[in-house]
Amino acid sequence: MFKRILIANRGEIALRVIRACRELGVSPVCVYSVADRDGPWIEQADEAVCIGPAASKESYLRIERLIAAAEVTGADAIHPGYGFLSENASFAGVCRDCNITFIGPSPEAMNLLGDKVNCKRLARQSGTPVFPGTEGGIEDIDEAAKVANEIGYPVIIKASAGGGGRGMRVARSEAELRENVEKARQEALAAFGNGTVYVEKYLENARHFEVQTIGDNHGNAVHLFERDCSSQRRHQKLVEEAPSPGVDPAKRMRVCESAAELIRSAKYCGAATVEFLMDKKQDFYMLEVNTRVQVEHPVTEMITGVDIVQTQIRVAAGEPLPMQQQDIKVNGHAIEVRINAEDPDKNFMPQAGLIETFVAPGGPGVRLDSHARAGYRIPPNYDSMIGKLIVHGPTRAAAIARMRQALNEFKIGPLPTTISLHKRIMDNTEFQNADFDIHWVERWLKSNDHSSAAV
Ligand code: MV4
Repeated sequence: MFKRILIANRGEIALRVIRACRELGVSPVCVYSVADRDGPWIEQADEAVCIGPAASKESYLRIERLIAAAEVTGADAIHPGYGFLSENASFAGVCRDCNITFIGPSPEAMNLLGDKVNCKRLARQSGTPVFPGTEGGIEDIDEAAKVANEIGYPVIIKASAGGGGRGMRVARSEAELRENVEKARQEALAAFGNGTVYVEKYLENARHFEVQTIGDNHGNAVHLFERDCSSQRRHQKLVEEAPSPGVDPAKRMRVCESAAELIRSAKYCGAATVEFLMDKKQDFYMLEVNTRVQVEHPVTEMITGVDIVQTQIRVAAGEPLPMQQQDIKVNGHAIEVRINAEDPDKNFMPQAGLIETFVAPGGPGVRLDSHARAGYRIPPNYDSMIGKLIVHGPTRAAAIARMRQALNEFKIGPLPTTISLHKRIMDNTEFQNADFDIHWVERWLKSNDHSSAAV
């Protein structure tokens, strides 16, 4: 096991990694920017190093400063958390060159799965279902038009190096396709330094289904079942839950096993999420693979009892996976809501400033992953998530009831947060009936706007 882990992140995920370190008897070290000098998570570390000014580009994204901080504090591993450098293959490579273990996949595995054209090719080979479309990147527009005519419109043009919704364009006719491929290529080149784009069938009213997997350095990989993350706005998830409601058990097993097989075939070590869209017939199509721990990992921890962050650290240290597939069972239902310092009534405008009131919810099956407290000043420089509230119950209905009460107990002020929005979502009949898709939150927010405008 490692002696010391440097955490190349901030906020709730830094605290989450510190907790895992303590349980493993590993010494956690934090880095922080000037804006995070008073970050409450830093108190929990054994040492902390300031790595630069507030701007991420001058602190949390500076590879040489992170490596220097690891060297001066004697850290033998780096946990990147999510965001920042967590999916940066050059960072993983520099760590390796400096004899510091990057807690995550090798740069080779990251590049293989991070490039969506490569990832789709590997998925086809390992039996993971993908959308029909061009085999690889588009070489020739006439070839792409031929493929689109075969699969039928609408189609979607995606950047191979993109992700999380960046660099996508829908085309509903051949004219739109011809017009958009060149635009998409130029955008992708400017944004990612890679102009490779591909075309696949566009699915209109899908649900978002993602399989948690984890692999070790001994050729093993397991899945920890899936999460539904359909409730999102502008590609920012609001609510996540596990298991995905109403999915046929046999279909679930098949898609989860195919995700584990994909990770195994990539010789992948670490946690990975295989994203899918699910149509009304419960057919699945892979979208992309995330090669980091995700914000919403706690819902999977709650239903499986597996500590994902601890397992990431164990496999990075060379231990074999501590469990086999048949040991992993689903227990009950878990829901997570993201508590953002944003005003849902003002177009989700971020709210920086002092938290004066912070009363945390509690009781059976309630978990709060947050770095915030009364007296904490939210800096304006980073994302606005100040915590995640996760509940676990025997059934989905029990989990919703638990979440409703936990949200009532939770008091944060004077800043507006997404707590009020989440109360309304928990009370929504469509949400309660799991009658949703990836567009329903945005549709519902829009329809609420109209009714308030009419009053
Ligand atoms: C799609 C799609 C429909 N059809 N691909 C958005 C994020 C990126 N991971 C892929 N995305 C989508 N890809 C096909 N072939 C619709 C989306 C999409 C979406 C996916 C998951 C969660 C929310 C979404 C919101 C809008 C669009």
